[in-house]
Amino acid sequence: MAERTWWKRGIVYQIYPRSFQDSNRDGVGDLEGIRQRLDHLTWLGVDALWISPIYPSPMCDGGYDVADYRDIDPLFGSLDSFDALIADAHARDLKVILDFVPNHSSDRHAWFAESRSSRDNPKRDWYIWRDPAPGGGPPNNWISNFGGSAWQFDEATGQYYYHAFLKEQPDLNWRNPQLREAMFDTLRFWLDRGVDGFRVDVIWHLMKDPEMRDNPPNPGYAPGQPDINRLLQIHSADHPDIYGVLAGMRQVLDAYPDRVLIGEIYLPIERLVTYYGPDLSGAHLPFNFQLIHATWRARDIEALVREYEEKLPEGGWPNWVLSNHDQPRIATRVGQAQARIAAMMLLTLRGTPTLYYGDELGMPAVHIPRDRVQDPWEKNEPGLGIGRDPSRTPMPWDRSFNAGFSEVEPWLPLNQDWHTRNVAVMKEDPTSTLTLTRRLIALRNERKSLTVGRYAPVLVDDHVFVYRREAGDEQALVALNFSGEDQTVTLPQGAQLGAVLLSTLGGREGERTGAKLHLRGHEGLVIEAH
Ligand code: TEU
Repeated sequence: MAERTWWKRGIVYQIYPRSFQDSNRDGVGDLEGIRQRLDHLTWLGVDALWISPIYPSPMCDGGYDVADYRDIDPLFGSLDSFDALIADAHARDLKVILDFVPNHSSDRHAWFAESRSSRDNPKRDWYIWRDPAPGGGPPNNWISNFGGSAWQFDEATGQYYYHAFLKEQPDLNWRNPQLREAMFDTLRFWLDRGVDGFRVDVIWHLMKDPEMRDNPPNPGYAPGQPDINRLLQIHSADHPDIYGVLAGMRQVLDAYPDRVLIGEIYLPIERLVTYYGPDLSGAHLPFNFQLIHATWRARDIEALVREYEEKLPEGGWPNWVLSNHDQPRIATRVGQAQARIAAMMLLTLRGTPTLYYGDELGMPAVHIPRDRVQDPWEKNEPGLGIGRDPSRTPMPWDRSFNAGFSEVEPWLPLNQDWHTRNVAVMKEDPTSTLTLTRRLIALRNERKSLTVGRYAPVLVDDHVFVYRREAGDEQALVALNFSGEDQTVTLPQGAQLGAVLLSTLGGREGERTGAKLHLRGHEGLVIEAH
């Protein structure tokens, strides 16, 4: 039965709430808007929605600067609209996953106001305060992810506080037991409201070197890279004490049936897999971002799938992600044709897929005029092309005013091609990426091999990657052509092939295939096998 747990079988759909649907004419998406669009998610066939932060926030970092962990920002709605969303989602058998941001709060959080008020305030130790270095200046060389020193001097008490991101995002001190308990209680607050799980923001940052030693220089740093790359982030994150914290979070969730703990982790595979925790006491799904940073070539992709599969701990369930609100859109990274290959792979590899809103349309990165930039990282380090706004633009729903997203000017511009690249138009087009994505999801949901089946690599060459998924007698073969040219591969003996179930280019469904498999340029196939 464990195989059937929803978060193993299902598909997670990420919603950036500012950009899904505006319901109150302020140009920004909201919870009521998401509720009104749940039909899209059931039509598509996904199982869970993960919503980026919706808590009260001064919005210095799109809501990843939380001023109150137990309420909803009026921009997005209220606890009532949240309850209504959960009820409607559950009525449709959709799970709801919240973004939990425990590494740092907003500097406007009441806890921080107390903490900074005096050195002996009871909440002083809830944040990370240090004296200036002996000669003056910041306590160590750590750099903020958004550029510049990670230390901010606070005149009132003559100490520095640590912030891994903006100075408006002071890091919380997870070594303090009261802080931990307060955060665990926050998890219970939402679990009691019916939330089905959490995506935990920068979970690998929570525990830092207690001695706060300097980070060493990064020999691979080249000018033009973001500031954060200047040092190797060895001491400022990924400290082994994290496993105790993960186990603590899991204990909180495990007191409720069927909840999921997802962790955001940007680390190499061998470090990433440790976040399953000893004896799987950690995250259920440490987010696997390998495909985001991959070189888009058959051999490279096959190698990283193999490495990941090999390094997974016994019983650890895999997962795959193609894009998110911090990364360039997949369609822009690999092109429209290959984005269809990517979708086929995401939805047929072994592991829980997370689909980023808009990727089902092949949404491209959207050019943001300079006067409309919102991302603080882009503002801090302009000109490097690191701004994340291009991936956060409004969902285009139809051909009506502002693509049906809002009756007023949206907070970020729409994709230029929204007249044709929108849900309503693409739904009617049997060749669209939306139609393909929906078919892939339906195929996956119908077939045990594609959801919980074993993964076995079959073949790789310079252009083509073929793998098999198998659950008992039921098998599927997936063949992906990473090149724009036709390719023919000879499959190894033993593959008993049946009919083509789906082609990314269409037109071949039902065709019988043999040991010599022909793929058109940019074509991916799912083939029935026995
Ligand atoms: O992201 C963490 C994170 O590491 C990224 O910001 C990263 O630095 C960047 O995208 C390069 O890959 C999380 C959230 O997803 C992000 O939106 C927040 O800004 C950040 O944490 C701070 O909460």
